[in-house]
Amino acid sequence: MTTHLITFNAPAEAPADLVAWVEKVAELTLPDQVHWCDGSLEERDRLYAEMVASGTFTKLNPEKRPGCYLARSAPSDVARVESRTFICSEHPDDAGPTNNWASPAEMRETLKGVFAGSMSGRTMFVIPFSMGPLGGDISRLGVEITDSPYVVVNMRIMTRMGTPALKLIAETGDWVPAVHSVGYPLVDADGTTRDDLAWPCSDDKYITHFPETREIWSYGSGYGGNALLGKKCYALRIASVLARDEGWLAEHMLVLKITGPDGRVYHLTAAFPSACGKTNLAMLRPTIPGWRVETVGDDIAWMRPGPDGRLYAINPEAGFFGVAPFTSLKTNPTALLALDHDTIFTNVALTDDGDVWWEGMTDETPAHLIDWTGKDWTPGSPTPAAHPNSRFTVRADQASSIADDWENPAGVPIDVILFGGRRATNIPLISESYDWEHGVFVGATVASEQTAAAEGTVGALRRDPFAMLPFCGYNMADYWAHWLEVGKTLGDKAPRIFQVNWFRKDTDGSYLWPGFGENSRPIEWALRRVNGEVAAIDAISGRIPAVEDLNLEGLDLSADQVAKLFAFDNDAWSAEADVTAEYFAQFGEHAPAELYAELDKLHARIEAHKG
Ligand code: GTP
Ligand code: SPV
Ligand code: MN
Repeated sequence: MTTHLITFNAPAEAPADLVAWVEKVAELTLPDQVHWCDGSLEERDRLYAEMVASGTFTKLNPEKRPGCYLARSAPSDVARVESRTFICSEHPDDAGPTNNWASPAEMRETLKGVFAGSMSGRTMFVIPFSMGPLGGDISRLGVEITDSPYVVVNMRIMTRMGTPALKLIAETGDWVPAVHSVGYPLVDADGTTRDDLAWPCSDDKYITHFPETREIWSYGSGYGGNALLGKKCYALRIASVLARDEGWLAEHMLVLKITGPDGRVYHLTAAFPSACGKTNLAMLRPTIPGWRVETVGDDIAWMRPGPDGRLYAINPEAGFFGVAPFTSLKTNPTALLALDHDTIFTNVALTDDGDVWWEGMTDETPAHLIDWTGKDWTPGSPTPAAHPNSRFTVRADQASSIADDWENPAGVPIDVILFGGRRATNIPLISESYDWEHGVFVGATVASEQTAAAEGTVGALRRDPFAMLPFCGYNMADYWAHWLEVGKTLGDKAPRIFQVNWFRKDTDGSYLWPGFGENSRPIEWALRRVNGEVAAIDAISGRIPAVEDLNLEGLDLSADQVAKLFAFDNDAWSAEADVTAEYFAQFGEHAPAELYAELDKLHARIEAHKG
């Protein structure tokens, strides 16, 4: 260990406790050098150049995409690894049945083992960052140590990173430590060296969280939520614990601002599971006249009651780490145009003229591409050119839809909360919850067909309560109880809760609803409900629109299709309600009585519907 020359060129601003922690991690992981990130353009450009030289990055054609780079991951490291994600609370009950629990003491021993020497031959980067606007009351600070320059340049886009964050850390002393290693040391214990890879990672992966001591340790993956520790690990798993303790909410939600034809402004959040349409909805271009949507955030919302008693939300992130496939001028022109410059692409395809491509981007498929694995690809190839979970990393303010107050540290007041998922059957296009408790029940029972955003079987239906199944840092049922508590605090100032489903399918397997910009139509109905302008029909799932109250003008939708979008099958609902009782039962005493009461009411509505 002493043979390693570790230079601690810590900046003058770095507080002693931070320097001591960095030294400790360096003693364990044995990097060649330590670099404290200042967040400057010079630093970014140097890392870009180094990654081009090392083969991690391909520079895209500067005439087509200036400032843009492509990275290809290892084929084994393409998404979040939920089976390797752990909540290490003292008691298993505090992680709950939906999380992988590990004893903190045992996990610390395991981590000591895997992190020992894990950075040897590499540079260790120290990234001070802020989640939320710098210095904002709702914002929080953190420091990520990583041996991945790819992580550094992505964190630079996704968070407020560098010297200003470090100064706040020194001032406040309040920061969350997060350690990340790709787990591919270049020198082993007996001094044998090996060459680096374009995308180093380990087969052995640990994404671990210590909610009581508020620490994050992530080993073995360089991809997205596994490695950009400000995002899912901090802003959701650790922050959900902070939020429970402090009376606020950390949610897997987009935030948008919507202005009606009369100039009235509303704000809406929506929790949809991974790859179920948050980025798309956050950048919605309404197809109905007079409405305008602006983006506040596309993935995470931190919300708390404000001085006037309403619920206020901030976007803790500074960028979008969005799903590339099917982003097109038709589906999401705002996102596509934001990717014109200064964007990092991961696992998309490369065109012969140095541009990027993915399935669904254009009507015409290029005759030749280099696919995400680096191999030649033609339209006849059996596998997709871009990985289904390929992503772009781009600053939020590159989206033309960005709201002028998206960085307001006080947040924006929320009028409406949407819950949704991918459901081929059962769930109607939109329905309004009867009250807050019913809304929490709806959120708690959301099921969705799985996507490529995490390992697992794509298409398999699973419960994903509040779209937080992989992201809640404590017992899910306690989280539901916390939502019920927050509802009591908000009282009649609480946002109205709706459930939506853009993904219902016809008998031939095609989507019944055109989606994307047309989603403005059910949202318009929701806002008219908020204004008390329109009545609704009591139904099994909640209150649904009368067909004549839903603006369907100009849509090529038959009466039969509309009926199918709002059809209720008693048997299917009965079956789902029966499974819900079993689902709640796994949480034992933790499952709130209010949710069982809501389940009784659901059974009663199903019975009434039969009669
Ligand atoms: P994460 O970043 O993983 O949390 O995902 P997200 O919820 O932001 O998902 P995103 O908006 O990137 O959408 C993922 C996929 O859903 C893309 O392939 C979209 O084209 C598709 N999608 C989004 N909105 C709609 C819609 O209204 N209808 C249909 N049919 N597909 C949609
Ligand atoms: C998700 O999976 O919900 C994402 C992408 O937003 S990742 O950051 O990789 O978790
Ligand atoms: Mn997400």
